[in-house]
Amino acid sequence: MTISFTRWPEELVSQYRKKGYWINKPLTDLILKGDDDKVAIVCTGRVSAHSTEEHRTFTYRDLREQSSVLAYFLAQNLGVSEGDTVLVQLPNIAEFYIVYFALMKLGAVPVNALFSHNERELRSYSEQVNPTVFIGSNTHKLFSDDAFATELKKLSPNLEHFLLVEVSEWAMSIDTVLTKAIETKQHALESIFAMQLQRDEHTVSGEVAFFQLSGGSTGTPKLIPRTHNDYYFSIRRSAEICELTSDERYLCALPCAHNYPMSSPGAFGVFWAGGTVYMAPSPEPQACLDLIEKYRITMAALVPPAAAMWVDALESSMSASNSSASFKPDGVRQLDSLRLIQVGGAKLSDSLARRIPQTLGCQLQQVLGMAEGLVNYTRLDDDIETIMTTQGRPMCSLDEVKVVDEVGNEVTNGEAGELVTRGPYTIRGYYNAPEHNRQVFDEGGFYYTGDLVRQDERGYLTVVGRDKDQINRGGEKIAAEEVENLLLKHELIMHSALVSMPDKTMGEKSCAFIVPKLKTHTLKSVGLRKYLRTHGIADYKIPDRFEFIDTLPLTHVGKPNKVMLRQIISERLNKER
Ligand code: OOB
Repeated sequence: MTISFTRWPEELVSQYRKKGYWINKPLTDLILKGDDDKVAIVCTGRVSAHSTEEHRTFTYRDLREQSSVLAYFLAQNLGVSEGDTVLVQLPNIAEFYIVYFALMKLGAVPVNALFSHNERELRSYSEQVNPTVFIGSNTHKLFSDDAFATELKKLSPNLEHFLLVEVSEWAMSIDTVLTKAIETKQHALESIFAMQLQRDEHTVSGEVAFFQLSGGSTGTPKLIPRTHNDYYFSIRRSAEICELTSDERYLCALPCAHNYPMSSPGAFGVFWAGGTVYMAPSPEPQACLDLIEKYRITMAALVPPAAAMWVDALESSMSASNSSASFKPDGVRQLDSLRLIQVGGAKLSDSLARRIPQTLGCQLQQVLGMAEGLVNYTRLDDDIETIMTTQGRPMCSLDEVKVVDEVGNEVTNGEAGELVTRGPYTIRGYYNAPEHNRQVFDEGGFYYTGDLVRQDERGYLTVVGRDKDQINRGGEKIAAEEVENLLLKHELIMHSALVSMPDKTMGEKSCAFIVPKLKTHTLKSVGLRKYLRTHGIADYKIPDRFEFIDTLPLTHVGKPNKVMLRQIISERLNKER
């Protein structure tokens, strides 16, 4: 059983294979290289509130064995088999990777929800893929009791099993499963080995390995089918560009399920190179800077607001120790192990970019990527101006990139236009979304990213804006339509429009313009936030600000004029300042 998806045309498939981009190996291959006793993962977050262990260490042997054992358990006890879909929602803990590789070994296809996702997102993923198993954590508020699990089961006809990474009355714990299964390991490993042999790597690697999540601009979050071949290529090429070796000590402080810390080059690139991934629960600066010192971290991936927090924290601690009469050199952090900080996910300002190498004493790399595929990097040997002012260039020569105007004609170098692309690791269509696919893919298979960019004569891209109905809240993407649709269900709301507003820390925050049904309304921000929460959307999607107005300004085709709304809110913010 395989998942249906829009395939690349045959002639391109053979080109990608000939060029050695697609090597017909499944993603399970990623964890084969690391030495048995080498540490693959150090997990610095707690599994549960009750756990006393703070830092847990997993060698490559552990990662290989535990994923095999879990695969065995999933197949034998829960009946998971090739082509089954599994909904996974785990925080930044090592089990995220153990589960991922267990599922890859079985040919089961995960959707990795973000830990910040809530009822609404999980319901939508479940409806779209009809999973047989849910793997989560009861440190998530939704799974502290079984109410939501029961609801999700009712909603998804195939969903029979819940597996939580902590003991609870109604669910099996992965820890327990692994302990039990490790006792019978020999048997388990042999069975898994046999299972893998039955699968033809060449065929499997051209199929869907897992679903990535799209930032989205529509009412329902879209799923992105990534194949073994295309994803593996993007990981290997990213690892090469970032010059990863088995000495790499990579800090994963962004949500581990996101495409960027997973594959650009992320944890998977580090596994491929045989290095070590250190997982932090969040990018909170004090804890992360402590980890960098303690473990002599060499590389970390950040979004701009996190980079700003790190730089601010360091600058204020430096000025405190400099101005103090009793200056203590050991009061300053030892961050000399750090060689590379990546910043991506949202636009990095020139001014912040320049403070990063100064303060952290390491190199900066800008990353402009997307879960749909295309990733651009500044290169390690680029000149300073390129690194500070561009978001890099595509990672390989077969990435086709065009910058086009409103009618689809290519603009000249240096002019702004929409970034459109196709290539060996960019999808040809979202999962099961023919209508939306017709809007964002053209007949030649080019994906219209909705990003407004300029490209220079060397191929470097600079992001100058966005032509998609999305808010980028410091790297977290919010589809305006999704929030607007929920607001419209409110009995006192006539119209709603969600737009971005400038924010010093996050780059952008969200503002909802509301037209109430009655002139004498009693709507308040607090009430609307509560209303949205009861509808179970992720917290980061709840508007930062509400503005009540009598009518929405419209464009000449009768849609809410969001350019004007963004202007209105910017002016109000300026006045308030
Ligand atoms: C990454 O992936 P997504 O899927 O969450 O978001 C993609 C979108 C891009 O289309 C663009 O609008 C924005 O995020 N974006 C940037 C950016 N990097 C991403 N906008 C401005 N400057 C940048 N450097 O965000 C992602 C995936 C892989 C690697 C890095 C980021």
